[in-house]
Amino acid sequence: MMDSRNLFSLEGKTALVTGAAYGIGFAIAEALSGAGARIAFNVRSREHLKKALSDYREKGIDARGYLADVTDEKAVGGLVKEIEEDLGPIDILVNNAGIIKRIPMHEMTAEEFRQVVDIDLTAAFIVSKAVLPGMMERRAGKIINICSMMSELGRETVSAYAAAKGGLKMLTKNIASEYGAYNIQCNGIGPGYIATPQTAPLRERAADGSRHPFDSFIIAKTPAMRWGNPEDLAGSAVFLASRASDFVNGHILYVDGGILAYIGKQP
Ligand code: NAP
Ligand code: GCO
Repeated sequence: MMDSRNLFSLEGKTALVTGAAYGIGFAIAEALSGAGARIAFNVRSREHLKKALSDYREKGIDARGYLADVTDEKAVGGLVKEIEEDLGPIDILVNNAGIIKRIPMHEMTAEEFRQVVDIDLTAAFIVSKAVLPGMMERRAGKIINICSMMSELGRETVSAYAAAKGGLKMLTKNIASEYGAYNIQCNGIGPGYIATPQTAPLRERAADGSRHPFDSFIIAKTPAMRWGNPEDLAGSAVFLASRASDFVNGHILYVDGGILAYIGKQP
């Protein structure tokens, strides 16, 4: 009889989670560590690095933190080299680092648009390209791109973000197509609306304590009738990082409480 429990083990594996100082990246790193993986993460700021290392230590996780901007190809090359010297080959890459700018498109500058696409899409190309040669040589690897509801849907003020996340969905499918023969699986996780610093402005309470209109909107749009928490993504991340998903490739796993399936509660 197959012992299915080991299918999800990441013992002996090294994972790089980009932008994992806090939020979704931190929760995914914690989940991968809980399945046995060695954790490396990168951020842009020394201050966030220091705080994150302390937060990981508090959780009993011996994570290695590095300063590197994911849009800087030279810095990313150095990051991968340093991680592989410190922890060994990178078996699992989670392209998590990302930003959003909520600006009406007709008011957004091309520079602002480019900044979002640079981090949310081009960086996934840059970091994936940096780890692929090693994965190809070892004929094994897992790349997980953090997509979004906006990989499928649009909404006011997020044109750059939706364009980037839509592109990230297709980059995921293309990496899956181009490198599947090397036993490299590339999949996406599409979180719904998750309570992190990135969405804090959408959940801010009014002076009278009433909910932000967008907060109420998301509650009505989600069958689970709640915002997601970063920990809600843990199981999907371990699944897509483990042997359990060796024949899953080019798939975007939406972890959204049912938003994409639901027309929304009648007001
Ligand atoms: P967050 O709280 O804003 O955290 C973003 C992380 O990315 C931070 O650690 C940030 O580090 C890092 N980062 C940003 N730009 C970077 C760069 N150029 N180089 C290196 N690190 C960089 O965001 P989050 O909500 O956790 O989201 C994480 C990912 O999930 C993003 O890709 C986001 O688009 C996606 N997502 C979020 C939601 C949601 O509802 N929250 C839903 C779907 C998808 P710094 O401290 O250096 O800025
Ligand atoms: C927004 C939100 C979303 C979430 C997420 C949803 O302004 O609509 O920030 O974009 O971050 O991407 O999946």
